[in-house]
Amino acid sequence: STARIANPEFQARLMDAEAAASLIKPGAVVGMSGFTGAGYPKAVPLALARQMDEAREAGNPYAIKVWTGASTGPELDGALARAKGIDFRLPYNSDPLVREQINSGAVQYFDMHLSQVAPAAWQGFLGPLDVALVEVSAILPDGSVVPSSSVGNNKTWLDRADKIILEVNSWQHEALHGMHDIYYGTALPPHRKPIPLVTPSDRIGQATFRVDPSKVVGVVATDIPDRNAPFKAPDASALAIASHLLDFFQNEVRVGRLPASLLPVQSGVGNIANAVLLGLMDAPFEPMTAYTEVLQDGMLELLAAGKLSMASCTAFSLSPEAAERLNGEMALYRDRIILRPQEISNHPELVRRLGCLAMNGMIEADIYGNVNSTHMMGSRIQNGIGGSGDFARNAYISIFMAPSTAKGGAISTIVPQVSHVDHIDQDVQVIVTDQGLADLRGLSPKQRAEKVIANCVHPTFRDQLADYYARALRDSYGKHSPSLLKEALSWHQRFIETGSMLAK
Ligand code: 0RQ
Repeated sequence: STARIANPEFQARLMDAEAAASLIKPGAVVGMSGFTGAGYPKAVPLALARQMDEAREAGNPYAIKVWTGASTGPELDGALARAKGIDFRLPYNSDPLVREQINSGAVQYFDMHLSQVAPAAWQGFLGPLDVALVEVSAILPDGSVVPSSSVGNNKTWLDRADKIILEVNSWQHEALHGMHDIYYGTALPPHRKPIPLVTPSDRIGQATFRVDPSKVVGVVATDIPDRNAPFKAPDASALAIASHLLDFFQNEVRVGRLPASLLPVQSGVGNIANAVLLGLMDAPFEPMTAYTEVLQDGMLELLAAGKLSMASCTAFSLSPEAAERLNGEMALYRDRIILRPQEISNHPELVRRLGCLAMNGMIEADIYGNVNSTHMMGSRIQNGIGGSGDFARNAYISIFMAPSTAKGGAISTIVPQVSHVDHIDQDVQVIVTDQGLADLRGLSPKQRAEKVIANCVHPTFRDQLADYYARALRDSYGKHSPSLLKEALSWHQRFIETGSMLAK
């Protein structure tokens, strides 16, 4: 339907998805909307993938460079990857086929802190942006543009790109209008000013995007739903992690290091993070607030129950059922959710000032508390650092969590040395596995190692790790962070060679 396109100048650019896709030339740099399976363009990427397939079959293959907010959905990353149509991707991906193409070496991937993407684009470090392809939920009579179910980097793409293509998606709820807070006060140094946000519920910007109509080359009407992956029901391991973490928060409140309603929570992506949020349903902290990147199912439940008074984020990351629920009960949530550009939702200075409690998933941690969030066996990317670095370094308390084993018990997620470092030990204060929690604040490396080995390691690997550490203490070159360099990564090499980290 075209009822959402209420401005004549934009109406005049109405075209079908095929026509809009043909405006994207081989090799183009395209800034697309999309942040977790929310608010990404769908009709034009699908049409573009078809055109790429035809071109390839005719012997003229071509690809484009894709910038987004974060991960997207199968109609964008999946479809373009199937058409072998992406040769460069930033700043975050979780699509399985794109992941495979990155790990096989076919796609170049620039995995960035999500708060830094828009500033880097403005600084010019990323080069020119040819096209902005952005899903929106409406174009108002005065030509202002209502964002969709994610904001991401759209403000920046719309301002920076030479040409703009808009997908106006009538599946998105009309009541999204008014939920966004688009802050235009960002500038480059030396002209930067303090961002006037003091509590997560502050509104400091405007509800719509400014779009220069003279740059708009195409407007496409669509009603394709967002496609988010469903969450798994929390398993025993996730429940154990949630319970250790809730005990920790309760104790922090008891000893006076946290207020009774906690501090603004940030919760990362993945099933464990969602399980922790569900655990907060039965916890005594209220009313909580959230200053976070994505709003998952668990947060929606906390909002519905009144445990969470409001949530600030840049995107929804809801299962199909939760998305239905949100759309069905929008009036209930409308005033309690604010969607912001990701450079604001993840802003390091704001995270530090608000004192966020950062809870993020990890691939592995080492005995000293260095964390790997991104790489399997040091070289295969899983997703990307996402917002975890924006939050971890600046949080009031920075927490990382994972089941103590992966791949059916063949891998210990607590290792002598991480095979890739995303978060250095100084940025990691608490590590939680199903086995227990290690509070590493104020501890030296050796004190940290003892606590991590005692509290977090799965029993199958505990002796093996304790033995490594004892020999490192005895034989290491230095005794500050004892390490046996030849052996520190041998667990990973053993997994690659034998399929298990367990020594025979
Ligand atoms: O792979 O499905 O092929 O078996 O990694 O593992 O257990 O499903 O984990 O969904 O909680 O995600 C770190 C990836 C965890 C996520 C990560 C394998 C495991 C499985 C996934 P299979 P799970 P989760 C900011 C937050 C970075 C971005 C971020 C992530 C797959 O949390 O992407 O934090 N984080 N953004 O088998 C080898 C190990 C492994 C392993 C797990 N040690 N070695 N493989 N796997 N551990 C958002 C904000 O709001 C700011």
